[in-house]
Amino acid sequence: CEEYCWDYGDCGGGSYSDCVVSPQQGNCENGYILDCNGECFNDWYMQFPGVGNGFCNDPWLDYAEEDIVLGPYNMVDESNPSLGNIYTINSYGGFYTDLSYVNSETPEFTESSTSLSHKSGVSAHDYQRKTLDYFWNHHGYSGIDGNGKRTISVVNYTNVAGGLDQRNAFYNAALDVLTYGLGGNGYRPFCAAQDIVTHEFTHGYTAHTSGLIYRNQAGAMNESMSDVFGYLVEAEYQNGGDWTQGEDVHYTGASRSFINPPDYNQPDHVDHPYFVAYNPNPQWSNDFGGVHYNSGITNKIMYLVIAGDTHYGIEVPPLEENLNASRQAAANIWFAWSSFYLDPEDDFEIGRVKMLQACNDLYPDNFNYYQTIASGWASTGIGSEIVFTPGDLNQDQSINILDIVELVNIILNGSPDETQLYLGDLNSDGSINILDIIELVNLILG
Ligand SMILES: [Ca+2]
Ligand SMILES: [Ca+2]
Ligand SMILES: [Ca+2]
Ligand SMILES: [Ca+2]
Ligand SMILES: [Zn+2]
Repeated sequence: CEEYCWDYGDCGGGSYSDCVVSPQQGNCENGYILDCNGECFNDWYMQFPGVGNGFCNDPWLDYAEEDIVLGPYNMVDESNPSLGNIYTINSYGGFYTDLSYVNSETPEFTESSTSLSHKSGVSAHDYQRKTLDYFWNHHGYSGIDGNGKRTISVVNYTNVAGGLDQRNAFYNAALDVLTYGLGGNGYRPFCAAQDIVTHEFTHGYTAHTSGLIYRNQAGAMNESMSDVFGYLVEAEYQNGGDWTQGEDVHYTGASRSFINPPDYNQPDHVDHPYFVAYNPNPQWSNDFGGVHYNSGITNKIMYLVIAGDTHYGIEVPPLEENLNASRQAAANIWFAWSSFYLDPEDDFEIGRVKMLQACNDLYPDNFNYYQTIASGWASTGIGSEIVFTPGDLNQDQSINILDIVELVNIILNGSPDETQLYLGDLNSDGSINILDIIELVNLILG
């Protein structure tokens, strides 16, 4: 790790001011370089300000733990070290300058002076605590990195030259730090919403799991992942939640809608006028290829599979009739999809295939789930619906001689799986054999 100016935290978390940028490709494929853990890392992150995985790029934010000022009582949560401690830090009056722990003269954080950030600190802290608890209780995922790493939340940064607009929030992957602006001009402080706090944390979760890069459709799925878990955690702790993102910090309206993405200039179909085409030169000025626009596609899919609806003429039945059960099934599928299937440069087409795979692996006997997921994607113009018809062994939507070949192969191979049994046990006697071939021939002959 000493070869790197800053490491991601996985290597002990140090910084080395005198080192020189020297990323190596090693055995990684083109476009990837070795990080401080010896893993292949997409070189896109070298271009993104402040984002790196142990490389010598500028960490962008001037943040040094030893400079953070202490008070009599600091907002530090060590109640569950296995999920990582939570450190909540005040940035009022600047952008990563004069940092102090949110602190108090007494064990209570009830001062109303904005400069002390008690209210914002309590919000950021409480929503972060709940986010960590949700990820652990429902998915067995601990801390921001899956290994119980600490969370740092910086609240109430304000506008300064060279900083970010204070009406925003962001995740910094170089430092694994969540940061929230003070708001103003129609906005409350950006930490004042469960769905926003979880959104930023989920960018960390994504960076540590799939590593979806922040550009074009991969970036749109990254953005959507954050909105989806924002919805799920808000639903967990706020009585089922709602179908908008960021509404609590807007005096009116919200940032995005799951039910109707076009309400906030997002497409709900790949042919919708708001859909952003692939951009070979993704950068800040074009929203990295429309990551905050095209996220409406997968946000809409999440809504459809949980709540069910007909979208552009395609019926998407909910995963479960009971909303809570439906939400939990979707949460399991999305978590598995992101944690174990998606890769950094995947696009929507690949994302669809991988979500179907995740669904099939998690729920191998559940044709309804599989069809719902396929229909959800199809309704936004990605892939087609999948219909399981007994006799259509090769699932090409017609029944003919090719299906007899497939059935013979299944008989020769023995041990058919659940799907093959459903499609091939035509006389419903619980096994596949010569009798089913006779049934299939009759089916073809009509
Ligand atoms: Ca809400
Ligand atoms: Ca919400
Ligand atoms: Ca067929
Ligand atoms: Ca049979
Ligand atoms: Zn985001």
